[in-house]
Amino acid sequence: MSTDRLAILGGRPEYSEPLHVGQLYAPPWDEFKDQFDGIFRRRYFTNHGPLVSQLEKDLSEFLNCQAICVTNGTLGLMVALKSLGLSGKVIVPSFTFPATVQALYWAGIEPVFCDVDYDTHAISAEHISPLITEEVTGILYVSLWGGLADTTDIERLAENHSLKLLHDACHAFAASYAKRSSAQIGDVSVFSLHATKILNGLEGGIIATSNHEVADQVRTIRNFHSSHTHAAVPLRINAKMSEAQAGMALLSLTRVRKNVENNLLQWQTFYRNLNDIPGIKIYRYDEQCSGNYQYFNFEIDDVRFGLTRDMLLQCLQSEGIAARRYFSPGVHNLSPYDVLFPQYANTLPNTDKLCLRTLQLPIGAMCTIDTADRISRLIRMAHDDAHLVKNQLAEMP
Ligand code: T4K
Repeated sequence: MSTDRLAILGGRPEYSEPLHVGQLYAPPWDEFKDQFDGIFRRRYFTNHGPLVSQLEKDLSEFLNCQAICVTNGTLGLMVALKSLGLSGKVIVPSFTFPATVQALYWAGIEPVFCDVDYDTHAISAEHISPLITEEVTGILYVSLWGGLADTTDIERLAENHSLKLLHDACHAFAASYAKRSSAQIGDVSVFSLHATKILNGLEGGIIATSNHEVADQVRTIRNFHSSHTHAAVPLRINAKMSEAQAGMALLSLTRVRKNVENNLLQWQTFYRNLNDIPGIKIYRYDEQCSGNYQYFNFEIDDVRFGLTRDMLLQCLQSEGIAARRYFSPGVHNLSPYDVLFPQYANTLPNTDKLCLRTLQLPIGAMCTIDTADRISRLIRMAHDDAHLVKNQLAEMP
């Protein structure tokens, strides 16, 4: 039962077990057991087995392009970069999960950090244009928070400058913009099937493309030796998906639409409850976007809200709510990039501001509308009692 006092002010915590961000969908145990029974019976555990083949077939239909399964989203990005023949420098946002930039660096490519548009949280043609030089071979565009922004200007820009466009769609499975799927943006889109994502393969990734030549390269690069394809590739790696991952992802795929619906209900509840609180600005999906609503991202203006983002985070954590600061700090301020590329310090104002202000609340299979109501109530209480919370935090060691 909820108390009328915030835990940080001495009340009883709202949740006794931590409530996490992330979809964290678990299929019915019997269905998962059946998948494993099959794997054990066949004694075929990995190396493009029947479940991976089935998953690739189902995903190709779902995404309406060629879908190739890999071990995780990060390896998916690395393989995609190589299959597109990218080298030299690639333009990338700093406001992203470190994996986006790490994939570039592993592929021997120098990141050119680009600021994001303050409202869409994505890089825009306006921000990208001045960064295009002779050494730049591509753009690594990132879609955040389970949605998609309008990318037509960026696609035109890439085409005009003969740049490859790689889409980090790790958040964006089952999202579309103006009825165009997230798999159709750029030359290649990469999705993550991490347990926290809308499509759960425990770990996992999908490389999606409509280009047969690129698909052939991807299939060759992901397997360190023999492959059914014989594309000439610069190098190979082991990025295969296991049967266990595919078995889980197949079950999760049948539930994706339902999970999106549930997420939307939770997202709308948060929106209704929090939108009028002074100092809170909620990340809005574009009207033409149909998202998967797996992330509820909002911004705190400390002057109007009464507490900084980090103070509110402490309040929520003491209630057993494991809210997250996605993403803070920006990748350009993270090791080793801060030392390797010090020229970006203080040049990405929107990124720096978002990194200081944004917070992510739990949405997903572990949550309900009631969860969203309870968390919202605590956030409102934190705003109402901001001066008490501030004093309390000042006294804490
Ligand atoms: N590009 C972008 C834009 C990305 O956001 C990501 C990954 C990638 C590329 C790379 O994709 P992958 O290589 O991961 O496929 C989490 C996820 O691990 C990561 O996949 C995701 N983005 C990122 C946004 O979130 P962490 O470091 O925050 O994970 P962690 O372990 O702190 O988990 C998040 C919360 O979920 C915690 O509160 C614990 C809880 N949790 C987690 C797992 C795995 C559970 O309760 N159960 C679980 O099984 O990165």
